[in-house]
Amino acid sequence: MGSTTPPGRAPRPDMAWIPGGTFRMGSEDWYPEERPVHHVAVDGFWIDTHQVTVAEFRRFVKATGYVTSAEIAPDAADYSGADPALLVPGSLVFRKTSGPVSLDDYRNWWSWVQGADWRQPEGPETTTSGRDRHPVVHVTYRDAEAYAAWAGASIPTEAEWELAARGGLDQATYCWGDEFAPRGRMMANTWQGEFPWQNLLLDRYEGTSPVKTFAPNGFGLFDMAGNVWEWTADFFTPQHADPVAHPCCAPVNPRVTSEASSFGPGESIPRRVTKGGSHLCAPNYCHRYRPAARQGQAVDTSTGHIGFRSIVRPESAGPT
Ligand SMILES: [Cu+2]
Repeated sequence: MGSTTPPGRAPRPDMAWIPGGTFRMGSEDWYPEERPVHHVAVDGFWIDTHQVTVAEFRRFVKATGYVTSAEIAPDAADYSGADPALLVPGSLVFRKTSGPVSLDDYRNWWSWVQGADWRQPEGPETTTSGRDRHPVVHVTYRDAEAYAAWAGASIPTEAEWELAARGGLDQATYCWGDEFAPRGRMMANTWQGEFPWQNLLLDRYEGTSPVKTFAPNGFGLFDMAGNVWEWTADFFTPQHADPVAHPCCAPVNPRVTSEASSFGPGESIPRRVTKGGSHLCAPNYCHRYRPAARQGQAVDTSTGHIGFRSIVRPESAGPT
């Protein structure tokens, strides 16, 4: 380990040093996939203090000519039996419903919209105007990785991400403590009210918000809960690995590199872990604006509420 002090200056502006150490990952108190709580050791690293913004992503695309997954028609060979009408460039867009709907079927509020992508977040004719400082959305894992590679960075592992999100607090429910809204103060861009039809806007934002709108956590990181979900490099597992008998033997820089455990029921696309929850997470549906929360996301899927941030590991550190 030995990485409590930063090895020099940050590689880029807007990056914070996360001291390495052993911490308790996961939670016993919420959803089954967050269990069991187990000790994990992680080396120190630099992390973006905010989610990658539309303006930053635009700079990347201008410099490289990169084309995101949402802008490319899916290959019929990869999706046998798929409706040809869906094999067009597009992405999933959230649409608020006019009243309560069954929460069992996400198609009640997610629509596949042809032409929706990072530049046209709600579909053709929509733009990112006024959203330069908002997190970029409609990016797949491949897109996040391509951006990170261009920036000389990496996508964090789930353990790295969760250590950073906890902000130095041990097993706190939220990135800032155990109370959702201390003294009535909103700490993150989530959904207040009855999802997916009634948004009370106590946090002032219906959709994404500019990065750095809400208070940072103990490591100076913004939006580690809410605003948009963030991709991590690990493949999804339905549970964490079992804890070891003693913290001294905790796994060091763990990562999940096998996709075998990651498939959803009846699904053929591997899933990676996304973290942090989004502006669409509401207590009546999805209480995942917490550092321990995790969700498997198909690697080929982009939506209007998933983005990412990147990290830089000092030389000779990081997962092996
Ligand atoms: Cu959620």
